[in-house]
Amino acid sequence: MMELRIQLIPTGEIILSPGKNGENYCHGCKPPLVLLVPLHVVASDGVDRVGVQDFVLLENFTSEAAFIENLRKRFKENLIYTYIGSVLVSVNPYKDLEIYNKNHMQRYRGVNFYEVSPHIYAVGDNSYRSMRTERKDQCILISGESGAGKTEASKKILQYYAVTCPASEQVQTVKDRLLQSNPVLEAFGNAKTLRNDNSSRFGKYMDIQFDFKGAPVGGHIINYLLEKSRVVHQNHGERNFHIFYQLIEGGEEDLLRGLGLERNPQQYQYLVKGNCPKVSSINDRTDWKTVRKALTVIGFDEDEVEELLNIIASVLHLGNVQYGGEDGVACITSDTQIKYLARLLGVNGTVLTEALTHKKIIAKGEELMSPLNLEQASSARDALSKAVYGRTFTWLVNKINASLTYTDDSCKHYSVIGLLDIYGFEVFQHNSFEQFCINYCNEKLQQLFIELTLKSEQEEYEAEGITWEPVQYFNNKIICDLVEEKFKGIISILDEECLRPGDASDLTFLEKLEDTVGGHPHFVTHKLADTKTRKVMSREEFRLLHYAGEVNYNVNGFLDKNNDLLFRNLKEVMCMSENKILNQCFNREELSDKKRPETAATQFKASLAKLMEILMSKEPSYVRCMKPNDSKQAGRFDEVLIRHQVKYLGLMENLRVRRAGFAYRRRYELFLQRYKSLCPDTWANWQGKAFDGVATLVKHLGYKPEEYKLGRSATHTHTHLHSPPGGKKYWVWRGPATLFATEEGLET
Ligand code: AOV
Ligand code: MG
Repeated sequence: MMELRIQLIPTGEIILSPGKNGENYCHGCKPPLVLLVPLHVVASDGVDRVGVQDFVLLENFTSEAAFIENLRKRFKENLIYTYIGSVLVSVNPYKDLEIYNKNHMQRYRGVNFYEVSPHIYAVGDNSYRSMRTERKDQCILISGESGAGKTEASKKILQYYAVTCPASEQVQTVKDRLLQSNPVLEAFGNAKTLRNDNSSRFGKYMDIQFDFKGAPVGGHIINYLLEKSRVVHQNHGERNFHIFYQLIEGGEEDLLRGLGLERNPQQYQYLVKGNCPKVSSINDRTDWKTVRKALTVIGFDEDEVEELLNIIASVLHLGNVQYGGEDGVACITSDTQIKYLARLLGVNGTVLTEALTHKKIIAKGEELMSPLNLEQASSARDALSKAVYGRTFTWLVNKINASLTYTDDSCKHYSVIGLLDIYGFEVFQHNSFEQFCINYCNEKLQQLFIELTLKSEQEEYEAEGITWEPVQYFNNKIICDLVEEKFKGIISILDEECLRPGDASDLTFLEKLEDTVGGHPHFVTHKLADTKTRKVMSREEFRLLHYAGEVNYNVNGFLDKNNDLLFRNLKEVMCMSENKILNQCFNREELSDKKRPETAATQFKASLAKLMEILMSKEPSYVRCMKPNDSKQAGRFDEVLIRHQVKYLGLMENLRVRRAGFAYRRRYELFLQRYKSLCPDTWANWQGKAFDGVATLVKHLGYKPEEYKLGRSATHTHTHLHSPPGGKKYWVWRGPATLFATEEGLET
C-alpha cells in the first residue's frame, strides 16, 4: 500500500510525498511549514480501503452514510482512530493491537497532530505540548457509552506520559505510583456488568501535575459516586467488585485462613446474586498478584494491607449474617460470622450483634433499643456493608492521593493535565437510582461538549461578525435541567420526598414527578405514555428520553438509596473500631452532628457542578469512544449501533461546524511575526498595526476572499477549508495558519 501525503506551505505550493504505512513525512519543506494533510491510503489496485483519517477530509461530509462507511473501512483495517479536526473518535477493537508499544510512543513525541496517523498518544502529546508551550492547564475528556473504551484510553494516555516524559529518580516513583493506582482503583471500583467485563462503577477525574521541566511530579484523584449497592446485590450475569474474587481466588492459604474465608465465591451471599463467579476475560488470580504489588508501590505498609483485607473479608462475613426469629423480631441465627466480624472489624461482638438487630431511638429524652424485624435487620446489615465498603473506597483514594502529593518545595507551581474517565451511559432491563445518576453524569458531560465545541464555536463567529450558516444540533440542556433544576427538577422532587415525614414512598415520589414534570417532553410514565410505550413500561417506572437513548427507571429503592442512611448505633459501633482504616472512615464528630446529611443525589449533583467548573477552567481535548457491537466481539461492526452513537454523540454536527469553520486561528501579531518574511512589504520591520500587516500579507499571498477572514476584534484572522486547485478528491487546509481570535483569546 502506498500512502500519499500532501503538504501545504504558505506560498500555496503543494508537495506530495509518499509515506509508509501510518507514517507521515515532513518532506523537503522549507519553513514556514503550515500543515501536513494526509490523503487517502490507496492500494495498488486503486481501492481505497482505509478511508480518510480526518473526517474533515471526507468528500461527502454531510452524509452520515459516508461517515459510517469511513469508520467501517478503517475499523476493518484495525485503524480504530479517526479525527474530526482535533477531536479523536475511537472505536473499541475488542482485541489487542500492536499500536501501543514504546516505538509507537516515540513516534508521537513532539510531533504535530496532523503529521502522524490518528492515535490516543497524539491527543496526549498535543495536550502535553500545549500545556508546556502555552502554559495553560489542559484536560482530556473521554466519553462514550459503557464498554466503549474510556478507561482503556485514559490508561493509554497515562502510560504515554509515564514513558515519554522526562524522569529523575524521584519522578520515577511518582510515575510508578500514578500507573499503579489504576489496578488498585479498578480492583475496588470496577466490576463485571452485562455491558462491560471491567466496568467502572465510579467516576474518576485525575490531575497529573508537571513541573517546569515537563516531568510528572504528582497527581490528584477525585472520585465520584461509587455504585455501593453492588456490594450487596448484583443483577443476573453481573459480579460484585473485582477485589472480592481476587482475594478469594488469589489469596494465599494462610491469609484466607486468617480471614476465615473459603476459596469458593459461591459460599458468600454477596457473591452469588449474579450467579457469575467466573469471567472468561478475567484472571482473578493474576490480578490479585498485580494488586498486591501495586499496593506496595503506592506505599501501603503490611499493617495497612492487613487492615484493608480485614475490611474486605468482613464485608463478605456480613453478607453471610443470617436472621431468624419469632414474632417479627430479628435475631442472628449463628454467631460464627459475628466472631470473625468482631475480630476483623476490631469491635465488640455483643455490641455489634445488638446493633445489627436493634435500632436506637430517643423517647422522652431517653435512649431505647427498639428491636428490628427481619426485613429491617437485613437492610441495616446491608447498609453497614455498603457504608463500610464505600468509605473504605474513599479512604483508598485519599491514601493514593497522599502518596501522589508533590512534596518538593522548590517547585510550587506546576501545570496540570486532567484526565476524565467516568462511567458510560448505560441501559439495562432493570434500571435504578444508580443508572439514573450515571446517565445524568453523561448528560452533563455531553452538555459540556456542546457548550465548548458546538455552541461557543458558533457564538464566536457571530461575535466576530463572520458570515456563518448556523449548524443545527440537539442541545441536551433541557434534559440536564429536567434532572437538576432547583425546586422542580427530578432530584429536588426526590429530596423533597426523602425529607417529608409520614407516608412518603417510592410511589409517592413517582406521583409527584407526574404532577411536577409530567408535561416535560423528555419525561414519560406509564400513566402518561401512549399505548405503545405503555406496553413496555411498568407502573413503577418513569422514562427519560436521554440524549443517548430512552431509559426506564424503576423507582423502587430510590428513596432509600438517596437517603443512604446508616442507623446511629451501627455508626457508633464502627466509631469504636480498632481497625485504623475504619477508625478514619467513621469518626465521632459525625455522631454529634445534628444536621441531616445531604442526600446522595444532591451530593452527586454538587460534585458534578464542581467538576464542570474544573473542566471549564482548562483547555479541553476530546476523545469520543464508540462501541462496535454489543457482544464484546472483535471484528464485528454493527452499523445500527454505530449509527446510533454517531447520532447521539453529535459527531455529524461536530464535523459540520468543523468543516464550515476556520481551522486555524492566530492572533494578528503572532501570525505576522511568523509569516512576515513571505512578503516584501512586511518582511523587514512592519511599523503599522498588526491587522494591516496581516491584511497586506494575505493579499500578497493571493488568497481568495472566501479562504480567510479577519475577525472583528482586530486581532485575528482565520482561513478556511478549501478545495485544492484541480483536485476534487480531497480537501486541504489552505493558507498559513489561518488566523483569528479574540483580544486576549486564542494563543498560538
Ligand atoms: P469503558 O470504560 O468505556 O466502559 P473500557 O475501557 O473498560 O470501557 O473497555 C471495555 C473493554 O474493551 C476493555 O476491557 C478491553 O477488553 C476492550 N478495549 C477497550 N479499548 C481497547 C483498546 N484500545 N484496545 C483493545 N481493547 C480495548 V464503563 O467503565 O463500563 O463506561 O462504566
Ligand atoms: Mg470505564
